[in-house]
Amino acid sequence: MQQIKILMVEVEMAKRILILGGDGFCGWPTALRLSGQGFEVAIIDNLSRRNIDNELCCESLTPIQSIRTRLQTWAEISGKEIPFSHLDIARQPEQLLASIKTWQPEAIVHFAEQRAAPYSMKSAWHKRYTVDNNVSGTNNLLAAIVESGLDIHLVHLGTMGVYGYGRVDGASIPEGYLPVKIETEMGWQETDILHPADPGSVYHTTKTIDQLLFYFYNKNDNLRITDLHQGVVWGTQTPETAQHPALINRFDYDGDYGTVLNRFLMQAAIGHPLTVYGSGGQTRAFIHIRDTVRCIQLAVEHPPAADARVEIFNQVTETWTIAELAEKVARISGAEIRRYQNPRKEAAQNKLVVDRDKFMSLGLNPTTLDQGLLGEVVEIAQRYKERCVIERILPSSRWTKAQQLDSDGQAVENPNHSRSKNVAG
Ligand code: NAD
Ligand code: USQ
Repeated sequence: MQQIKILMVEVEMAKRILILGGDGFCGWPTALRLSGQGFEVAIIDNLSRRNIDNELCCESLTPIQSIRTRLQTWAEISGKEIPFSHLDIARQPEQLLASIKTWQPEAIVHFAEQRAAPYSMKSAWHKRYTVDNNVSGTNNLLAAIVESGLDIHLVHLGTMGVYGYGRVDGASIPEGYLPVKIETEMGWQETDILHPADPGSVYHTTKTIDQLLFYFYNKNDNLRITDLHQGVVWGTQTPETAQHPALINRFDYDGDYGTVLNRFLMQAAIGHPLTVYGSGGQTRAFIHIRDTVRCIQLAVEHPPAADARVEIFNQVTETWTIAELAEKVARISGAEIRRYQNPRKEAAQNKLVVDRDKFMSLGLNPTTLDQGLLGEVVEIAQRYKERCVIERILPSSRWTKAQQLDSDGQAVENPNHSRSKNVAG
């Protein structure tokens, strides 16, 4: 009797999950985490990120294996198969629908977008590609879920950048919805609105359009949707990807795809000055890749009710200025900090306070920058530093035409020597 009960619990737990973009930096460790936790996982990816590596002449610092080798290795280690479909969700909507009908997932986790702000600003072609890929992909997915007639919980990876990093000093950014008071004929009425969007790149703009698509399909078709407004992810390995060298996660360090903290850690490992853009007063929200995968599991396990509005979580664990991050990395590594002309059009400094109670209340125990993990990432970077293409470290995308003409990516100041000098933000 006891055995049957246990078996039933296991059957109940084996939720089917479809992961779109499951070959990427966040998608791959998420697929392994969920598979390892007893979910039945399938991956869809068009491998566009690997093609972009070729375009930019810069591969992941870590030697990632082909998707086939990755999946074979995971099957050998865990005994769990993860089916894979090579499919473009922005251009193959019928095949996407067919995959959904075949796999019948209870949840879909959607990572499958072009995610680099600098890449999205590189040229008119890159702007068009990012909008076409991200907006069509999301709309194709929503339309396919409706068409399938299945009750599927969609979990999407959004970004903190939809809010614009704290427009009102002293106001904490709420989780998606802003309570407002509107003056009416009957007096002041209270309501919630989606937090006003304030994107800082074409990439971030696509995420604000995603938000509106979610709002509409939820209102019109009662789709169950969770949108995770994630901060900048750092780190490389999770317990699952660390189990075998062939499972290693990707590590981007180039001026387009490398995110700031991983770039600094890698720069420290190879003896390159830390590339602080502008004043370094920009505050951003951060999360370690281990917490990314935990948060996604929590989101999958806590779907919104059938008639609930879009659920929005702020998926961040801490906030830092870029200068503070550089100083932390310099302290553990002895690296030199240098300021470069900012290739972006962004505020030279900002305060950023973020509500993040929802994941905490679901039991997230956040990993922080001070827990030895910085050293772990430097070690990974040390191990693979021979693979680094030095010429790809400095930024090559500019936000405006004036910056393209103006800037040659050169350092403007070394703050280790003259901290007081004022540089353009
Ligand atoms: P990534 O580029 O490493 O992974 C994205 C994956 O999606 C890639 O494997 C790519 O080949 C695939 N893909 C892209 N377009 C596709 C399409 N049309 N059809 C099928 N597959 C497609 O990016 P990531 O860092 O893993 O980010 C995943 C998601 O998380 C993105 O939506 C991003 O906006 C969001 N996010 C990332 C970060 C971060 O710091 N990395 C922070 C906040 C939010
Ligand atoms: N920066 C530097 N030096 C560098 C690289 C970046 O000073 O070498 C600065 C940038 O100017 C910016 C900040 O660091 O002010 C963050 O840049 P980033 O490249 O780490 O992050 P961003 O472009 O915002 O994009 C990343 C992910 C994106 C995700 C976003 C979350 O690539 O997918 O949506 O982080 S957030 O920033 O919270 O919007």
